[in-house]
Amino acid sequence: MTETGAVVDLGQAQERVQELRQQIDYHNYRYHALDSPEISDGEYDQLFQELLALENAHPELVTPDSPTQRVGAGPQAAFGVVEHRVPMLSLANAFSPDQLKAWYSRARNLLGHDVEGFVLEPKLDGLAVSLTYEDGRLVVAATRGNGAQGEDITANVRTIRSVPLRLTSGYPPLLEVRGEAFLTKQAFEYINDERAREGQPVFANPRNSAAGSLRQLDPNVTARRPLELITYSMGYAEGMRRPRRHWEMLEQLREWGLKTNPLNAQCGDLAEVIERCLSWEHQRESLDYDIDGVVVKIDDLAAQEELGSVGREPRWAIAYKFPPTQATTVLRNIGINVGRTGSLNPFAVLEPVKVAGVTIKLASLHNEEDIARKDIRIGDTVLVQRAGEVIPQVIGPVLSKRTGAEIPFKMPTVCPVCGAPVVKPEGEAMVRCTGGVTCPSQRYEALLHFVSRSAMDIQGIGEKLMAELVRAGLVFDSGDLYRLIKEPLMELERMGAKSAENVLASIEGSKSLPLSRVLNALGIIHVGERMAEILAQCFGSMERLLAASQEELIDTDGVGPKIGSSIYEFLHTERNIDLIRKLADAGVNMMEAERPEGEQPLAGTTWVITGTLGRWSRLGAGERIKALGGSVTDSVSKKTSYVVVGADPGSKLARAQQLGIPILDEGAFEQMVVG
Ligand code: 9MJ
Repeated sequence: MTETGAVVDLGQAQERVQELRQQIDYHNYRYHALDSPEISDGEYDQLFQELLALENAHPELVTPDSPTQRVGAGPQAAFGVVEHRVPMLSLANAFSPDQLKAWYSRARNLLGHDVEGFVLEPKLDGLAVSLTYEDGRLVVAATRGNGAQGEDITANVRTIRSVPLRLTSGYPPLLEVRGEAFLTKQAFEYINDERAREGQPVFANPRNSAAGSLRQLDPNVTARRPLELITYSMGYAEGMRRPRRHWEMLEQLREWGLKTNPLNAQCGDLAEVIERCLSWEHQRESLDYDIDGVVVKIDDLAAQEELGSVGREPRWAIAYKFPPTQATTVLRNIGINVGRTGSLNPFAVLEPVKVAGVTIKLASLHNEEDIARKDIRIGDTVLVQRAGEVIPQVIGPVLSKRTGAEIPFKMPTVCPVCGAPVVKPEGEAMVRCTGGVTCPSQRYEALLHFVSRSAMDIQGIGEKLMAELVRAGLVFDSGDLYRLIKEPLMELERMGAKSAENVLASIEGSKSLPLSRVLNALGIIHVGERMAEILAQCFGSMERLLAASQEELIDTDGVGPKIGSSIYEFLHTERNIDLIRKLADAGVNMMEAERPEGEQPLAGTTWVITGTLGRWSRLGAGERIKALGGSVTDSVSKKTSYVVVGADPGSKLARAQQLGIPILDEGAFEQMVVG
């Protein structure tokens, strides 16, 4: 009997088992190698469960290459040794375009002619692994080790879902391929969170954590780590026509079901190589895994063979390395910044240190719990990381540098700016100052939020001018912005008649923005851009929102008790009602335009906007999409219909490319939304 109750004889069971394995292998290939699944996770699980049930009923049908057998073995005593048939090479580094040029001219001199064609591959920062397939079945996986001999990590590598246990078809009888095993940034953070919770030292980077995960004697531990493996070369192949180009070889690997990097690219000449290397340096943040450079390979395999290697480094490839994004330095102190809603945000005051060409003095520390969890103490030597434009982060302490003189951090019990007591609302990680508008820091931050781009978008008032306005007594709350006049404004430092006029024009322009912007600008706790839109759409006017009962707010789709109560409390505090009145009296619009009933050509489509557009603000573009019936979300998924890309796009562009989602530049976007 099977789980489903049907009686099957062994022959039938065997047939079905084979069919299921083929289907599961195929869907694994679609999912991992092609990033293009054809069935849902649920449907996949169903196939998998059916196979498990049949194998349980007929243990004699279990084979080592069955997809159910990824975690078969128990812990080992030690790793065996694997001799590499062909040495596993590492790579020489280039740290500048000049060094790339020097590498190329050496290769050209040795060959006696120019090279046509290069392949660029993101340089994955993980652990190099060799995979051996016999008759299409994974038989051995090994680390690089010293290049000639590595460690046998077969049981661990079998747990990696992007490594096929069986190749699809057309493979040679004996095949050895190489690749890099790594963790995504998200998986790395997850593992570190777990380690911190269990009181274990955190890994400094995804590379260490991938290596640590693979060099586990117990494959059950590896199986719980979401490792990935991307292949990039063939070490040894018996009984097949060797491809002529590296690019062809990568395609061949993919056809056999191995995962290759969709971002690999072909380049014609060295000028193009250099240009791409530099542009990838800016895109590294946008990937969901760490890369520490770009591997440049000569495409022609005959030329590769002719060039050979020096020591363990091939002459036909080089790693163009990005500047490191991490450094260690001393944590001098922990400062506190009080945010617009009163949150006390600790930040690190560092011994200045240069990271990727920029001197860092301050870094983010999240919250009190995070500091305690990572056991970061004042005086510690800490690891800091700077990634692109985001604020540098303190990753954690370097425990080996502890002297015992370090001081654990304690959150103050009163606000360091206004002296009001602080509270820790239940269920929140943040500690908040209770000073409200009497706290100068809260007031200043709230004003900055009010004028910010996603709120009232009052251009020309930045941090400095706002500080001046407050100091000069011209602005106490956001309502005062609408009472500003030219003369006193002109008196301020670095302000002339023209700048004053521009600021006033920008303030005037903000009056006609829709209600959703005003709601966001007010800085109600838990009400951001998206929630403000929900409220504006549902209630249509400030008047209706003010009249809504707490129940009505809570019952609004997407709101709920926590946010609903926060909104209700805000709208029923006298000071806030006065402010809203003051804004309305000044002529600030308090209505949301109705969504047009008419033509909705974008109905049913989901959009993501990333980067800076030239003629549209991101919000403006989003509003246009919504007016035409589309919806706008923050993250790219399989359900995204279009991604609009401006200058300096973030990780969303890479994600969209990976998922094959249509990408529109500003021109193409305009064609779709401007009739
Ligand atoms: C990495 N780490 O991503 C090579 N690598 O090629 C790529 N490493 C390599 N190729 C020859 N993409 C030796 C190492």
